[in-house]
Amino acid sequence: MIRDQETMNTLLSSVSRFVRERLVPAEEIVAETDEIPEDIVRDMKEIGLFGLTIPENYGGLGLTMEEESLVMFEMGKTSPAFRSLFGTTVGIGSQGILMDGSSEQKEKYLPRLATGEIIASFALTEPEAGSDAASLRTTAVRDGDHYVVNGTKRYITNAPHAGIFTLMARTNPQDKGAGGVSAFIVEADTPGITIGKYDKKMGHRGAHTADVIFENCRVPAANIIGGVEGKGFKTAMKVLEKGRIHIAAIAVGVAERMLDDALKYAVDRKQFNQRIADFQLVQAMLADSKAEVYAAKCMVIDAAQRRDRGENVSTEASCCKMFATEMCGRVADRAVQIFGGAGYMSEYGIERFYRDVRLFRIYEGSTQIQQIVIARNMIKECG
Ligand code: COS
Repeated sequence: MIRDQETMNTLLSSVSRFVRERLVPAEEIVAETDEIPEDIVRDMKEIGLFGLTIPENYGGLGLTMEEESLVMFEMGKTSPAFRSLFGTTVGIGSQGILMDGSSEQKEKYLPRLATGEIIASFALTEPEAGSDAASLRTTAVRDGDHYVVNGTKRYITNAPHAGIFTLMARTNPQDKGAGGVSAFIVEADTPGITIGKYDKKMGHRGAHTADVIFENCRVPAANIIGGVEGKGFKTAMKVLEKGRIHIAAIAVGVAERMLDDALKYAVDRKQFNQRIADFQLVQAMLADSKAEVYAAKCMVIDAAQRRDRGENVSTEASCCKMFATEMCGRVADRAVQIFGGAGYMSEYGIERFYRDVRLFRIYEGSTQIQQIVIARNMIKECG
């Protein structure tokens, strides 16, 4: 749903200009230094990127899913590391508070998230619990008006910069599955939290992940999301479901960028006395990529519109995440192929995108998890 087309057009053109003029020229320096320059972070805050999905009454832009997807198509046209910095706040880090938090929790945290004053991270994955999220081992034991948290969270995006974590921990040790899990808002400066070193990754330089270790960390009982124990897994699933459309939209944007770069190169580059774009084998790669980007884009818009209408989009969100991220991987591969030897060299940037987009098929639910969700839903509907 687009609430006001004119306002949306203004937002999209300002994001698009920001991407073109500020982010694209900084891609190389971010990859080299593994840091996003401070002035860019400041500008991201100024144009409201941290508050895209936070409701207007808490200081954000309150974008609908369709509007958010359109913005992500634009944001995708540069290194995905930029999106990562505000993406956890806009998405999985804050959505649990928005969806299931109390009005006190919303009032306390959302306005500071919307301005980018604090960053939110989502702490679900553990050394032994990734795809099987319900098997998590971090414990939260009630002690008076606090919970005492112990455990290790792994590969947590933005952990080194987070102001708060949406933490999933087991409050009922008797229930080893989803029902024993609760979600908490944990302030990052709470005693008992240690952030590990930056993980060394294949790509996404400039976006940082790390372990978060909780040792007898006392979290106020008032910070349990939803007010009661045992709801945390469902909160996490709802958050991830929305996140799947968001990631699919980013994958579409990055695929468009890579295809655009590959097309320009194919038109520019000459071999056998003609543009390589005139060779039918190159044209096939361009055409297949165009059609697949178009298909993924249509899927994302459809799923987003359905979600905005209040429909259950569990299946559609997983279809989008699976198709768009796999498509993005294929487009990356073809783009490197069209660039040929230059595609393997770091100065052209396409090899960086090739490495960056590999993550899309893994995080926020791997392709195999999406397949499970889709098939389970189909079987359930069939009775
Ligand atoms: N919305 C609301 N509730 C949901 C839900 C959703 N999208 N998905 C599941 N639930 C509910 C179920 O209805 C069930 O509730 P009841 O017990 O009341 O019936 C509960 O959550 C447990 O669901 P389920 O039995 O399907 O849990 P499983 O342990 O079988 O796990 C998968 C299901 C595999 C789909 C889940 O663990 C998953 O998504 N894993 C991937 C996690 C992930 O994305 N990790 C990436 C790192 S985090 S960035």
